[in-house]
Amino acid sequence: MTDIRTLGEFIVEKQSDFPHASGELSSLLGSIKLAAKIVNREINKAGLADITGSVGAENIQGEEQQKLDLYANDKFKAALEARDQVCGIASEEEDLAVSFKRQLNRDAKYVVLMDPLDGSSNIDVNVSVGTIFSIYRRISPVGSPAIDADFLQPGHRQVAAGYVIYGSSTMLVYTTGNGVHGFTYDPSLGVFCLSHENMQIPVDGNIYSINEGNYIRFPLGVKKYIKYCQEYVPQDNRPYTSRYIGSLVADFHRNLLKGGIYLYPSTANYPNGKLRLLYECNPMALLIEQAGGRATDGQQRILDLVPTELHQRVPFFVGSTNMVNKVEAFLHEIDE
Ligand code: P6P
Repeated sequence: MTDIRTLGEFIVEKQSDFPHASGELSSLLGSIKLAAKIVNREINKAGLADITGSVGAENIQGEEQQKLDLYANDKFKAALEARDQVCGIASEEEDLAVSFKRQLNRDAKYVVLMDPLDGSSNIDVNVSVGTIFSIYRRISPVGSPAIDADFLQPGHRQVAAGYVIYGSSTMLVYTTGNGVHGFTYDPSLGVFCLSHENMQIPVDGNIYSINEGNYIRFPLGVKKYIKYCQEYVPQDNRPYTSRYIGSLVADFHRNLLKGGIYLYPSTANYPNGKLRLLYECNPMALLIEQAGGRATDGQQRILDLVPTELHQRVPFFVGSTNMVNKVEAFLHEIDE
């Protein structure tokens, strides 16, 4: 008998947390697990096969689509369509929301939003990348083809959210609103094993993650926060450390484990911030709040923002509560 608790067992075990659970969300999470294994396999041999680099096309963001971006998008979309719980998806790699046509899907209860491979420009240089997903119950009537409104729900209505980090090890981290749980993939067994139950981010930290190359056009409050981090030595006598990988999932995961803050404010190139509200900020915000941290756009709680567009961008500050409070104080000080 081993003490391994697999992701599949854990999902079913936690299903009892929802008295009316019919197992559909469990099955949906199972399809994400399957797609994650498939994408993980391809990423791990990216250097060996002709699947790295650009396809010579751009997505709606105007960003060069990497071959693995499209591969990951196709695999997650196929896995979600193959079962009967999802009526449609929205993706960074899809200009419009995709409503599934099979009858069983059209009557399905959930929609999924995703960034199938965030940070993919890092693959060619072997830096960790990730998949981010966000799950809602549909609000459109069953069978309705018009599901656009289903995707523009505020983040506090997510029923689940999570990410896969394809790093030195591959992990799947998710929440269904009952804590944040991390599972490490064991390729020899082909299963995700529970490795981090009830993840909690330290209330404070000394890691700040921001692309200081954009400094000149940061809001004044952000400039003041960076200067604060550079000059102030916290009581534990450990000075602040700048750690920025250029891959949201990797920076977020490290800060979740160690304490820290990730900041992507408005910049010259991205006046509304670079990160997308629906399939990057909202899922990460649900995770961080479930882990005891905070996520804001500098003015409002991310999960309270009412989306207006599928690919809208927002400024994003996420991490340890005390650190997010601090940068918010600098931002509001300037506003007064
Ligand atoms: P920059 C990747 O493109 C991404 O969306 C995040 O994963 C990452 O944190 C950020 O953009 C990096 O952006 O402008 O610093 O290169």
